[in-house]
Amino acid sequence: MFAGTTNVLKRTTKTTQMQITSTEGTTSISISTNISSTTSPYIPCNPLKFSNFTSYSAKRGLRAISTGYLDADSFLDIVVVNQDSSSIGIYYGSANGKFQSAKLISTTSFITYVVIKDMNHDNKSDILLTDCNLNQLAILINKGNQSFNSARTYPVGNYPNWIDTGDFNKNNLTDVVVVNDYDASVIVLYDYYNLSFSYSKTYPVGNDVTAVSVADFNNDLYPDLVTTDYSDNTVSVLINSKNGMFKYRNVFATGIGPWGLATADLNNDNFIDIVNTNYVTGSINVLLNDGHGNFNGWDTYDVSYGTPASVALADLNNDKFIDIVTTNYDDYYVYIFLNKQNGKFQTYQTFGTQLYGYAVTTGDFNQDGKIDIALTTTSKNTLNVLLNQC
Ligand SMILES: [Ca+2]
Ligand SMILES: [Ca+2]
Ligand SMILES: [Ca+2]
Ligand SMILES: [Ca+2]
Repeated sequence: MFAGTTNVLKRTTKTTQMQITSTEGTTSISISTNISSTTSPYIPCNPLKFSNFTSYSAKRGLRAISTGYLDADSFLDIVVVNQDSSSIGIYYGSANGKFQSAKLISTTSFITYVVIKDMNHDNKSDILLTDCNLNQLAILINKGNQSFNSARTYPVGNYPNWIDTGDFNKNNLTDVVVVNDYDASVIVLYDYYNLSFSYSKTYPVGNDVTAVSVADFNNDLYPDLVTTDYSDNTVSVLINSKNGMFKYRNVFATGIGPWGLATADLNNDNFIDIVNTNYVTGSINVLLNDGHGNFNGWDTYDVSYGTPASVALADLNNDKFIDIVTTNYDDYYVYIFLNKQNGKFQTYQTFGTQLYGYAVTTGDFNQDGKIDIALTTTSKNTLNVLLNQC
């Protein structure tokens, strides 16, 4: 069958020896591959280029960050939580990626998280906050003209510290999911009328649940959710039963101390994948969706033995593949992992910021078509903005 060892192609660059056993005995052949079939794709803007950071002052205990459109102009705005100062700071965007100094809104004493989202569908984005002292969710409805109604509050579980939103039961009203860190659960507040949230349901997840992200993992058009379970070294995936409820919890292993969490399709196979930071081992995990909403196995990328708290996903070099940005609480850099255009990632590139990077978000702040980075740093309590110059 095989006539000894032959080189099939002359333009061989790689030759693999193979033993073939057949009824005629053992023979060996060589398989040759042309180098063009194994060349890596061209990655644009590699290395990436960012401006030096611009710093905006915040108040003590700077924590979470969110970006969105809060006033009527077309510039992205940013909200940060000043936990120790019982306030949030709103930085209204202006031309060239600049922000006005913070407009403060007083809050209760221990706000842990912020999300910008239009909750009442009036085309004005509202502000959602969690308070881990009073164990409540607060919603500040946007009145327009850079003013907000006083907070409406809703009870949740013990130590709420992360929020996401989605229309879980598809009644065209936005529901809210909050993690209850001390209860190892999430609570879903279902909106049936006018933000009354009169019905809510608690679902068990892992111990010291830190973050939650809403995404449709099995492509049935019903939003599902995932949590990072800090003390269990797992993520919990809850698949929507197509009525807004969650029956089963699927648990998948991660590195040690999973904290920050984000979801997006990283290998462009139309299935949403998961990225988490491992605060203890100083790494990030990429969990690729197997096409059925399962995440067995993961890739690990080192963050220089640091302590990454937060992760954001965005295409930073405009090649249609989503890249990864993380903060590092231990040094003066943000870490960016460029997608190799297959859901695998390059070794990090770093860009300077101030010490103790905490929460990170992305958006095109200067409207040049390139996604920029904003993060909170807690050594001096500043908001840092890095503009993409690739
Ligand atoms: Ca689903
Ligand atoms: Ca995918
Ligand atoms: Ca990219
Ligand atoms: Ca930009």
